[in-house]
Amino acid sequence: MNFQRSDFPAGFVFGAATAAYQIEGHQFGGAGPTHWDTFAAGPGNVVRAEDGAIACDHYHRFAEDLDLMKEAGFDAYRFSTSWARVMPDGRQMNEEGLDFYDRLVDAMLERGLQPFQTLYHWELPSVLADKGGWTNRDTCAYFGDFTDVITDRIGDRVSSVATINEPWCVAYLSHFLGHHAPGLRDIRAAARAMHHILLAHGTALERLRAKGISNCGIVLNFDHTDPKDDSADAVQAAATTDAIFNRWFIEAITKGTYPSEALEGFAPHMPGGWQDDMALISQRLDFLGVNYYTRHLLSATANNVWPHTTSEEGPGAKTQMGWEIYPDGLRSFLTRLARDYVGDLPIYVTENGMAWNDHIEDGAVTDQTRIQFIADHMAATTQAIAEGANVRGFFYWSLLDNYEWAFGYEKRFGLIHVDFETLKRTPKASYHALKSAIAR
Ligand code: IFM
Repeated sequence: MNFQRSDFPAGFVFGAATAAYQIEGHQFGGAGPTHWDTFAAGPGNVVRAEDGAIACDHYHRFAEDLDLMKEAGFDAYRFSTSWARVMPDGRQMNEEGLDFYDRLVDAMLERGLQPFQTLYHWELPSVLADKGGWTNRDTCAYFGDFTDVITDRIGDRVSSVATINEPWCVAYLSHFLGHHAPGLRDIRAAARAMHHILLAHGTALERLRAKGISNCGIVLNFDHTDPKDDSADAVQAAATTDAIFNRWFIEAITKGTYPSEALEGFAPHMPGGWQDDMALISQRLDFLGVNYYTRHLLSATANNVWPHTTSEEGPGAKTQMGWEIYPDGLRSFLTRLARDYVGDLPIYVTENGMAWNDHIEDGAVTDQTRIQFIADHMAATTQAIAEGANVRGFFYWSLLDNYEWAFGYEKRFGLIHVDFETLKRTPKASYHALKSAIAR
């Protein structure tokens, strides 16, 4: 890889990221059923109806996985704590689950890895999903209680806490586009989820601060949107998509408002009195987490369903997901976020990575495309730093090949190959290249 640690400011954090449901194995340790188990069991929702029951069996193999993190020379490990493992019905504590995260955090510290925790990475307990999930305001207060419980157990040892991972996916992708659990295509449910997930963030932030936890933030995902052509309609379509995807969450958090282009569709469906929640939602952050993968080209559509847009991939090379590789989008978001929203606040790239159809040949995985992908996105990050963004770290997604939600186990994002029959781990060429780069 054509970059090295010394290209970055002193103290820059290099890490890799995972999420509980995608790697742990939810059939172990008394974890409760989640809305992803239900979604996966429905017809046509997930490739081969695969779920996270075993996943990478990280629950039993975490020591081996953290050894590989340490061996690579990473500074930090971004992980999530499953609500359904800690509170199987969303309300009652499961000691076994709390013990697991206790051991996991200690194992990170023993290896010199800073624990970067995410509280919610999508495994909503089924009992709460049955009560309306994120369309129900009560879920936000329950999430606050989960925050208290897990923080009382591991909050003394984590380096950073993010409340929610990718609220756009939790709300819009899952309740309006129907691609993720609970699989709804319902604008009223989506509007409520778009607001309640932020209310859950604000509630959790308040609970964390009450316990004296520092370094609290949120992880938002951003998708670069360009108009497909110069027409006024395409420009308008890109602006509307940008408002829904890229501006809704950050504007609520930093300015206490929602963009008018997005409210145009959602306003009639918002929960009553939502304006009164904006002060809680817009509490100060200690950091912003940025997840970035790709860009899309937007045009207007004659379709009479709001937001009247069509989205397609750009012309560049694609990953196994079919996503265009577009590193400049990362540079552009990091500088835009610093300029328009967060100023000097520390920003972490909390996820960036690519899926590829990796195979083991002669005991090795030669993933040259991923090596180039990482180098290009690292270069985009250094450029953004040069342009003034206060970027403090970069986490590759993901440490391991894992459960890629609606795509099951088919899409491989890992630096480490996982054989899902034997669960054997094989570090890929990208793992070795990244190890050398951050050692330099
Ligand atoms: O696997 C996901 C992760 O859970 C959230 N961010 C995007 C990744 C790749 O799709």
